[in-house]
Amino acid sequence: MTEVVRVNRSDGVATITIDNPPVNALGHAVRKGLLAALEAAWSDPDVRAIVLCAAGRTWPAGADIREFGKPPGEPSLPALCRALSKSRKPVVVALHGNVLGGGLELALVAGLRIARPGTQLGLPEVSLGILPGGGGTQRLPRLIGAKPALGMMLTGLPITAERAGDLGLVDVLADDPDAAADRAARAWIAGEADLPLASERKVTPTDAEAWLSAVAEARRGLGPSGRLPAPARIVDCVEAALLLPEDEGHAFERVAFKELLATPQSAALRHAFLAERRAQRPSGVGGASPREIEHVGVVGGGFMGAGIATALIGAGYKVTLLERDAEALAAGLARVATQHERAVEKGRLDPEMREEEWARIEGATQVEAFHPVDMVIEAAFEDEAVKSGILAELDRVVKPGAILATNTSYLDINRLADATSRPGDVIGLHFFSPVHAMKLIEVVVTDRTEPDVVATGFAVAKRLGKVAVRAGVCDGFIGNRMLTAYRTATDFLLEDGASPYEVDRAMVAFGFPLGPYQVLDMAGLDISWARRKWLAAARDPTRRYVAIGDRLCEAGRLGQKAGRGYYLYSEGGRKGVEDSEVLKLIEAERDAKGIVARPVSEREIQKRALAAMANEGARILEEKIAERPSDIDLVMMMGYGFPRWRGGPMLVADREDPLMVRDRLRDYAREDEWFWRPAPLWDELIKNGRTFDDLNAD
Ligand code: 3H9
Repeated sequence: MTEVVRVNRSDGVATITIDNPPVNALGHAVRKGLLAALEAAWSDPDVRAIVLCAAGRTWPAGADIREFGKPPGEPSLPALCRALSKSRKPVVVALHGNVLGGGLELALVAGLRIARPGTQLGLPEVSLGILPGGGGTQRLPRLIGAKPALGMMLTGLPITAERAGDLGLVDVLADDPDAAADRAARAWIAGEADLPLASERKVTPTDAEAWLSAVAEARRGLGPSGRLPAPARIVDCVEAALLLPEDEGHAFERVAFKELLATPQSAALRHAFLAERRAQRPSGVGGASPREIEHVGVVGGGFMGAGIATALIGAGYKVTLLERDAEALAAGLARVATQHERAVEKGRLDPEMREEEWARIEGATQVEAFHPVDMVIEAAFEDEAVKSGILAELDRVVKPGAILATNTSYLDINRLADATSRPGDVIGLHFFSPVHAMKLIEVVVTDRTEPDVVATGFAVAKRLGKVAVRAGVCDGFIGNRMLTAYRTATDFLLEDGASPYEVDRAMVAFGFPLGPYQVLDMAGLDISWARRKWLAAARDPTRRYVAIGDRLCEAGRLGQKAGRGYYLYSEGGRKGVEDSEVLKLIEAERDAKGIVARPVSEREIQKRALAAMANEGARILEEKIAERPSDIDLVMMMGYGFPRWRGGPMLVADREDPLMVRDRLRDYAREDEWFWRPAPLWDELIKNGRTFDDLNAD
C-alpha cells in the first residue's frame, strides 16, 4: 500500500485516509492505494463499514491533471468508482474543501455523503475541454435530476454543500465530517441507525419527459460550437444516461471522454490551467514572506485609479484615494461609487456588503494623508516626468517599509525608482482595464526590487482575485510588447493589401473576441497616437513605419468615442460598420509609398500575426523579461483576448513546430529584416530538438 493512502481499523470500521497534498488529486498512486485499501477492507471479516476521508485542506479536487496525456495506470478512475459502487460493506465519505471532478465522482458512489458546511462541490471538467469521465455524467443526473446536473457540468461552477444538500447530493452537514462519518459507521454496526449500500441507493431515471426536455434545452443553449466540443458531448452523455442501459451509458461516457482528452482544445485548456499555477512561482522571491498590507493609497481617481480603488475595497483593504484638488477628488470618488454600484447591479457584490466596503475608502487632496499607508499604487497620467515627480513626493511622505507601486504600462520603472531613496521598495503593478473584468496583473520587477516586495505584489494580486505574472522592465513589459508586435505585423498587411476589416475577420475567425482594429477603435486611437508621437524623435528612419493610424487620427477618426475610427459608428453605437473612406485613406498611403496592393488571405493574416507574436515572445524570453513561455501565453490569454482554447502564441508555435515557424520568419525577413528576423532562441530550440513547452519545465 502506498503512503498517499492510510488505513486505520478500529471496532469494525476501516478508515481510509487520502493524503496527497496539495489537493489530494486522484493520481495513479492514490487510485492504486485506494483500491488496495478497499480490497483489504472487503476481505477482512472484522471490517463491517468503511469511512473514506481526506487529510489536509481538501477532499480530492479531481483527477491529477498532470497525468493526462501519459499512459494511464490501473486502476482507472472509472474502474475504481465501479468497484466502490459494488461494495458489499457500507461506505461513508467525509467531504471538505473542494470536492471537484473525479473527487465528486468518487463521492457519488458512496452510500452516505457527509460534508462540512461551505464545502464546494462541482464538475469543472468542461473548463479543461473534457467531461466528467469517472461516471459523473451518468450518476449525477440520476441522483439530482438532469437539469441541475447539466447546469453543473456545462458551467463547471461548483455549488455549496448547503445547496448540494437541497439537491440530494449531500446527505448530512457536519462541522467535523470525519467524526460524523465515524459515528455513522459505528451507529450502524451497533444496529442503532441505517446505513445504505451504494448499490441500494441506485436511482433509476423516472421522469423521462423532464429529462429529455432538459437535454433539449441544454442543446439549444449550446449554439454553434465546433471550437469547443466538450459541452455538446456532455449533453450527449446525459441523454445516453436516460436512453441506454447503465453499463452502456458508462461506456458511452468513456469513449466521449477519451475523444475530448485527445483534442487540441483540451490540451490548450490544460496548458492554460497549469500556466496559471506555474506563474505563481516567480523567481527572485527566495523564501521571502510578503509585507503586511492593510491600508493602500491610490494616486489618481481616473477610470483606472477608480477601478483599482474599487477592487481594493472589495478585497478588504482600507483605501485612501488622492487627487490634486477637491473637484478632481469628488469626480474620482464618484467614479468609484459608480463602479461599486455597478458591481451590486451585476451581482458581483452582495448588496449587504455595499456599506461595509464603502466605509473602507476615504479621499484626500494632500499627499500627507498617505503617511500611514502600507503601500501606494500610483495610477496617474502616463508620463515619465509626472510619475517620477509623484514617486519622489511619495517617498518623502510614506513611512519606511511602505511599498511604492506604479501602474505604468510602458515606462522604465528602473528610472522611476531612481527618483526615490528606496528603489528596493518600488515595483510595477500593471493592472488591465476594466479592472473588475480583467484578472491579469503584470508584476514588474526592477533591477533592485526587494524579494519581499515581489512576494507582496503576488500576495496583493491573489487577495484581489487576480492572476499575477512576473515581468521584467522594458518598453511595454510582456503584454504591450507582444501587442506592439502583433499590431506592427497587421499594419504591414494593411499597407500590403489587406483591409482592416479582413484583418479583424481573420483574427476573430482564429478565436479572438475582437480584431486588432476593433480593439483600437474601442480603446481610442489617440492613446497609441500620443505614444507614437512621443517616440517619433527616437524612431530609426530606415525602419518601415506605417502611418495609417496617424492619418486616421489627423482626420479626427479617434475611434468609437468620435463616432468613427477604422469603422463608422452610429450615435452612441458600439458596433461599427465598414467605411470606404478608410479604404481610400489606406489606398492613398500605399500610393504615397509606391506599394501595389496584393491579395492577402485569411490564413496569411493569421500566420503573420501569430509568427510576429511568437517571435516577439522568443525575444522577451531571451531578454528574461518573461521567465517562461507559458507566462507569455498567460498574459496574452488573460490580457489581450488570445483564445484560451488555443493556449497562447507560444503553444501555437510549438504545435506548428518551431522549425516551420522559424523558416517562415526567415521568409518574411527578406521583406523586412529588422522586424521579422528570427530571434536566436528559435535556432537554439531547433538544434536541441526542444519546444517552448520544454522550457516551461526548466
Ligand atoms: C477530472 O477530475 C477528470 C475526471 O472527471 C475523469 C478522469 C478519468 N491535478 O489552484 P491552486 C495543484 S479533471 C493536479 O493554486 P487554490 C495546482 O497545480 C480535474 N494538480 O490552489 C497547484 O500546484 P502547485 C477536475 C492540481 O487553493 C496546487 O494544486 N478538477 C489539481 O487556489 C494548488 O492549486 C479540477 O479541474 C489537479 N486536479 O485552488 C480542479 N488541482 O502549487 C482544478 C490543483 O504545484 N483545481 N492542483 O502549482 C482547482 O480548481 C483549484 O486548484 C482548487 C484549489 C479550487 C482545487
